[in-house]
Amino acid sequence: MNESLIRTRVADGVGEVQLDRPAALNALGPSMIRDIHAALERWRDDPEVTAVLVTSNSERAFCAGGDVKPVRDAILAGHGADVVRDYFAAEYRLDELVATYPKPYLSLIDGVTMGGGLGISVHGAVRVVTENAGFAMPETAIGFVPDIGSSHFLPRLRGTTARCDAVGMYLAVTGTRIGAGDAVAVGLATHFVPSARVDDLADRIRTGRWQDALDEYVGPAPESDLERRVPDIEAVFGDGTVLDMLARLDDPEKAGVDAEWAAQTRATLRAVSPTSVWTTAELMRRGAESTLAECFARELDVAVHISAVPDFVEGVRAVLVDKDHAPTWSPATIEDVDPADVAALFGD
Ligand code: QUE
Repeated sequence: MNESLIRTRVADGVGEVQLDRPAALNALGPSMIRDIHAALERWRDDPEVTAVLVTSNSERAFCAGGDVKPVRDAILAGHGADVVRDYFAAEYRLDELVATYPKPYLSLIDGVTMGGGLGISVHGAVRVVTENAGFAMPETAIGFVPDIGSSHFLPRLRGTTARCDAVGMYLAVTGTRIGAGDAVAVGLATHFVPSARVDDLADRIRTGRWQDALDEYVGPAPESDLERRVPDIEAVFGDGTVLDMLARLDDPEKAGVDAEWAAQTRATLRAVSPTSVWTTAELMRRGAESTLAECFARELDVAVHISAVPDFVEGVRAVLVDKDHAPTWSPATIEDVDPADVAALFGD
């Protein structure tokens, strides 16, 4: 038996991919990545298809990310870096196809989306969110790094150029989840539609007149808590090393930021993988000066290298296998990370 975990159809010029793995919050396994890629390739040169729509068959999630549990199993079973590289390479190839897709590519995001879920949505032209949407790049919590092209789009958030955007750096190193209003405010999402109307919007898009459908259904986005926090985020994550960022969080008065937010943010940074925090900050900094293709290539090398560091097996265990959320990191603190080890993950 080989039941597909996505459903595809074409009607009135719209090719639709529906993610259909609700039991795993639509986490992207290798077969899903392969099947979505094949559908997009087919539709790219098909004159019958004028736009692509991606939807979810899960009540809770758009897509929880790349399915990293089998990647951990492969590492534990002693399969070499080849298996790991093949998995991530296929995922990033799909994301790159989305980013370069020659036809309008629309995602309807009515639930949580993390990691790989952003990879198959944020690179497309239209990202519609409802109040149920949540966005996060939570990889530092599992001893990994924000990938799927995020080292290109996070440094450029809010139109920032030339250096890594402070909000992008904050989201990358802390893994903080943001809401629909926040996603629109920083540009991860393009349109807001109330959840009660999203099924009707999907039906209208399926008639092929997607621009008219958006014009009719889009409403004002909710207020953004993140936007109110931008001055604090700029003050802490705008420049410097991760040690500088921690020092500012340790002395909020001196940094001129809200003490409660600083304490919370500090606790988060102290809880995630120290190696991941250093590696993520460096990945974002380099990404700010790189093309998307360069970012994917660098992310692939770093993903292969960092998944071989014990923090990855331990982090996936703590968050996704045993779910005790009590990982034991090695090295245990941000201060104990050797910069030479971080450089080695980049192949320097
Ligand atoms: C960080 C991650 C992932 C995560 C949680 C993190 C991730 C991922 C999942 C996930 C969630 C539910 C599932 C599943 C996987 O959670 O990449 O199979 O049912 O796929 O903190 O990077």
